[in-house]
Amino acid sequence: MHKTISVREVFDLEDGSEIELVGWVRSKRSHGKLVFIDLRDSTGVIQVAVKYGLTNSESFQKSLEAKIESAVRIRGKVKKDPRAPGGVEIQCNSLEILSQSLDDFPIRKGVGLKFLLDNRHLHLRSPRVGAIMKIRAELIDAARRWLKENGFIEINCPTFITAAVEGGATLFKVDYFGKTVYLTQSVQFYQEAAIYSLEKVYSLQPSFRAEMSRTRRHLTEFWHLEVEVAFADLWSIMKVIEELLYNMVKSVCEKCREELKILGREIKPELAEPPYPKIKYAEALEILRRKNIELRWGDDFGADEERELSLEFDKPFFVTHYPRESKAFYHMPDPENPSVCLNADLLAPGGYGEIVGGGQRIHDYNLLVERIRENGLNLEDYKWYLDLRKYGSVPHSGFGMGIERVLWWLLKLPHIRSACLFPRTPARIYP
Ligand code: NSS
Repeated sequence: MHKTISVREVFDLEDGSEIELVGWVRSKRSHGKLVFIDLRDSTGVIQVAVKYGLTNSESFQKSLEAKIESAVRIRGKVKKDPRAPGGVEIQCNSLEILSQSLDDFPIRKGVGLKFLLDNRHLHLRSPRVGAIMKIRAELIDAARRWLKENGFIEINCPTFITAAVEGGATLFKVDYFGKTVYLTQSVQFYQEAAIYSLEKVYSLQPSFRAEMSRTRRHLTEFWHLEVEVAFADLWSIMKVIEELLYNMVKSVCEKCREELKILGREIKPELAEPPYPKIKYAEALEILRRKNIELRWGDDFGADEERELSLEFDKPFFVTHYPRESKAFYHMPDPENPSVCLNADLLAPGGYGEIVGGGQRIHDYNLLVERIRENGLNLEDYKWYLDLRKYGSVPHSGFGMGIERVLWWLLKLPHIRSACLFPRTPARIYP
């Protein structure tokens, strides 16, 4: 079987063109001797008019029998008609049911959120979910294009790991032939090894976090775009983050107009145009204090604090120079004030919060040993990571961007779940 034309292409055909189209019955309305079918494929939805008399009687009968989400083949003529959605309909000459639905399709208007999530494998067929997935694909494509054009090499790192990157509390344990290993939280350490060969690298792969957080922005499995650069300090890595995100957003604006329309979302590239405001952790505390949120020096920002903070901005903004005790051991202490580190989180405006975390890494062997000890970690676990500081160690920086977090913000999705094909959260591992 070979599909020759898509729904999207039909809209561009001349009036009267004869076509054969395959797809699925999205919805149906019957008015006596006239049946309207909304035919869906991966590119859109088009109205098909099945008129008794114009269509052979067998096909007309089939149009009455075809259940929602049945696969059908339609032959007919393109007719420009301002009353049809999109100004075009197909006047059906013949209709064939390729695969009749065995039951009534369970996804209907008004079913609850839990039902939709339990039936995600079927809900994926909705044009809204399709639009989100296409925008997701474009975001990723744009990121890859920009990184490649700017000399970054894509690398693929392991998923099984033996020691924490982002703290032991969020590690998923796996039994590895009797030995306990973990699912990766971040491929940062492998990237740090790779820059001594490739200098500018990136990876796009899943990361796992055993966080019981039931917030609108936490997944237990998410797609992590991570970048690492040799000979780069905090300020140069912030530039990479700005340019990368801007190009991703610009590309979505240019290439996903239809999808944004389906989602009722209007966005412009200026939303993410650099430069982004940069504030230090101390200033962020001050802003929160003015909003009557008292945090002690060293407290990390939770979802609530980040929301409040990000309501003060209308563009992504960096929060830098966190207290060293609030961040992972590998962050470079600021030589001018070693109580803070040269890190940068990028927060999305409007209440969304962190979408990127990164900064400059410690490249000095002794300082790294000191920080591993300070954090009560086992030096033996980080032996190979320490080795990297023994041979030609150079200042280097990097970051991780959560793809679902970016989508959640950009599309103003109600929950980060909607950014995933099959979301994984503490409460959801099926389907
Ligand atoms: O923990 S991060 O802030 N940083 C790291 O993992 C670094 N080791 C990355 C690096 O420098 N190579 O996570 C980075 C981003 C964060 O800003 C979010 O966008 C996303 O990863 N992230 C998540 N997304 C969804 N759900 C959860 N639970 C989650 N955790 C982090």
